[in-house]
Amino acid sequence: MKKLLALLLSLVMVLCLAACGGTAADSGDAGDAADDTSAGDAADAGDTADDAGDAASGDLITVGFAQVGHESDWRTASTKSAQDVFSEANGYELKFVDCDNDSATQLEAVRTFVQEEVDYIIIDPIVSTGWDTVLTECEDAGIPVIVIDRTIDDSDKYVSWVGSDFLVEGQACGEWLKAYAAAKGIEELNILVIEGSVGASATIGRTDGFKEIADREGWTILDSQSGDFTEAGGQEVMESYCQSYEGQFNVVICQNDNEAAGAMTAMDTAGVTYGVGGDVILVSFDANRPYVQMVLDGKLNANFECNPMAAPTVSEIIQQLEAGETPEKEVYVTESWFVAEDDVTSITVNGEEQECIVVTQEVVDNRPY
Ligand code: GYE
Repeated sequence: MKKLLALLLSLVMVLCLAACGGTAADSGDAGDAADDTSAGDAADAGDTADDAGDAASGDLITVGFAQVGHESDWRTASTKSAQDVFSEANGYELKFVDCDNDSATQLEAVRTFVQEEVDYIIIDPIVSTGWDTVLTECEDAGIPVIVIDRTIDDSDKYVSWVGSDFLVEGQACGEWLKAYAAAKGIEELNILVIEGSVGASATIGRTDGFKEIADREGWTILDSQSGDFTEAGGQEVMESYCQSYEGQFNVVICQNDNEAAGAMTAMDTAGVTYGVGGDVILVSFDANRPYVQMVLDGKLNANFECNPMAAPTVSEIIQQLEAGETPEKEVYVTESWFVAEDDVTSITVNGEEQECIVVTQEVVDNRPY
């Protein structure tokens, strides 16, 4: 019913435009809109969502969101962003499912959304494969799917994806480490990696991106195991690393902030010092505010941001679809690299110069999440 109404509305809009001598481009260039969308515009996107709410005037757009789980601070920020944007005040009814990091639960959640005939489905895929059948079911039911954050790599039956370039995050981490070690005169790097959840595109991208630089530079990666993106997982892996590689490592790369917190606990217990002036260079990904504070405090040497605020952009995409427009297939959010010391203030990643922000209290205070 809502779809019929939306269709009629877009028809009326097209007729109005035609009568006024407008062109398709006037009705809103989807490409431009998507280009304009960056994490920096998050606030604007929020306004758009407000406007959308007014336009819907009582007839709510139903959105089903199959969220990964609640494993990390990053995830909490992502969930909150979705709940803020897809509110009734903004014209939405949100059906939210926390899939508790279980792929079977996530597939079931999507199928339930199809049965409930929601208007749109948002998926943050726990793993990057195994999606084509269920996405075909969504397509057959005529329900557009928008993928956020992690990618789906074995099907293209979705309208848009909004998220981060995990490969670039991993490469940036490697390029920063190279420049930092050179600045400090550290000649040999013996590295331990605590990976994220197995099969997640965030894990795959960060691992591959970093490894590319490590291989190029001839660094030794002593070990690389999954800490499942949790604090407990990070601690467990680091405890075993401290035993197996005692005195042999000088770099620990944690693929998210919560794992870094767990690794710190394990290293504290084992008497290993880390961060600025420590025995071990400690690096994290995500850059949630408390962990950017840890960069300022010198407990982390660097933190590579992953932006969890996809929801405002997803709302824009839904509004484009409601207006009969074709959104961009891929929208990348913008992110920054945060460092504790001023030895390295820029790096070159894939031929592109990127800033490394030396953290101050102001930087911490201005973190949006
Ligand atoms: O880095 C981690 C979370 O998929 C990018 O998942 C996301 C990752 C994020 O649990 O903290």
